[in-house]
Amino acid sequence: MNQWFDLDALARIGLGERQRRQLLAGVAQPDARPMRVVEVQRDHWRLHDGRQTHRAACAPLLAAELQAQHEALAVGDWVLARPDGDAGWRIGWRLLPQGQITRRSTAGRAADDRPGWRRQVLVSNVDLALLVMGLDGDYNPRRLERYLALVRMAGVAPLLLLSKADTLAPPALAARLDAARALLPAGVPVLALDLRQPAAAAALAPWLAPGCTAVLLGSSGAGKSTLANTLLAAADGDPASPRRTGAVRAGDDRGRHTTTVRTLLPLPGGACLIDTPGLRALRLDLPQPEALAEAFGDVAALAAQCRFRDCRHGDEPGCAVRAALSPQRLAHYHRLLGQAGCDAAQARGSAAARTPERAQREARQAERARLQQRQRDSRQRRRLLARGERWPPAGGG
Ligand SMILES: Nc1nc2c(ncn2[C@@H]2O[C@H](COP(=O)(O)OP(=O)(O)O)[C@@H](O)[C@H]2O)c(=O)[nH]1
Ligand SMILES: [Mg+2]
Repeated sequence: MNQWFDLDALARIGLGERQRRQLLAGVAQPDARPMRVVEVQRDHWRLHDGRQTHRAACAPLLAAELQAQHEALAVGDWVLARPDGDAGWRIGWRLLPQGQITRRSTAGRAADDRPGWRRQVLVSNVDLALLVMGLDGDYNPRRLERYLALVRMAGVAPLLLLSKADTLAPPALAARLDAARALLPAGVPVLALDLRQPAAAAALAPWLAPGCTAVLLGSSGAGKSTLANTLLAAADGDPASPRRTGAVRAGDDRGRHTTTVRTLLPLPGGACLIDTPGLRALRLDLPQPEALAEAFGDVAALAAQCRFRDCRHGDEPGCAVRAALSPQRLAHYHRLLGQAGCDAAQARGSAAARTPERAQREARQAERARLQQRQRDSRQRRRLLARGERWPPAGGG
């Protein structure tokens, strides 16, 4: 048995059967320890081993590999890390992610920094997305459509959470719920809750089973961190360190930013929750236009009834889509389709731009990085053994 493995402890931070099999099959190095990325900072990562967190850096070889694939380490990723002296731990390998939510962005740690092509990995290995929208003026159907497309393209199940239900009278609340249900694809649950109350945790319990990883998505001020607090407090009744939430400014219903980074929180009930800062401008990453059909299932279904097979749902006569959809939803669909066309063209262009010379240069850089890493490892090992300490060292920061 590998002394670095504690599968039960890893299960508490969301290790699923698939990752378990990958780990048991693929880990050759005895000193490489499986951990989960729980926080991404500008210059380092925080990893959880099921018992405690550690500060870590990324090995240059892995960084180069990920960059070449337009990928990046994200909160929720499963990695293998080794002790790296005073620096903490060094991430050398990442397990293939599933349920990875990505967007296009000009901010944050982008997986690819070519102009106009910034794919940003938001979170990895997520099962459920809690789309939080405030009933205090934050609710916006077009934004909801983008969020739905975002998570359904990642193969992640959405749940719409209308927060601040306490701010509306029952008839107005019922009307909002009906409007939201009309927009949601079949099978997507919707709940309207006061996220500050313990009842919110009870209402969500059926979706937050042990082993599930859920991500909170929504604008700043929608109530994401409030819900995180409620869920943390619900099971043990005594949240050790309540997370801060920001008061909403009167007038514009917008919150102060108190969640600045994405953080994975193991919940006492056994699920994991990823709190995120609000996504200011959510631009989808649409390298495959077909992916959009997932989020606009009604368009795909109605298109079969259009008079023309190749109907673009513009001004063609006998268009069933135009007849059924609201002009706003149809316009939004066309806008996203246009973006998808651009993204797909760019994805093709960037694949072509990866010439053999460039690939060779990248491979040489990666090899150099690997050698440097090996030299650093062996210096560290000599230092520790000379001091009579054991290798690999126990624990971490
Ligand atoms: N009345 C009411 N206030 C809420 C609710 N959820 C969140 N808030 C308040 O909204 C503000 C912003 O919440 P916060 O959790 O920081 O939003 P975040 O930016 O999405 O993390 C705080 O003052 C919360 O107390 C709710 O369900 N009802
Ligand atoms: Mg927050």
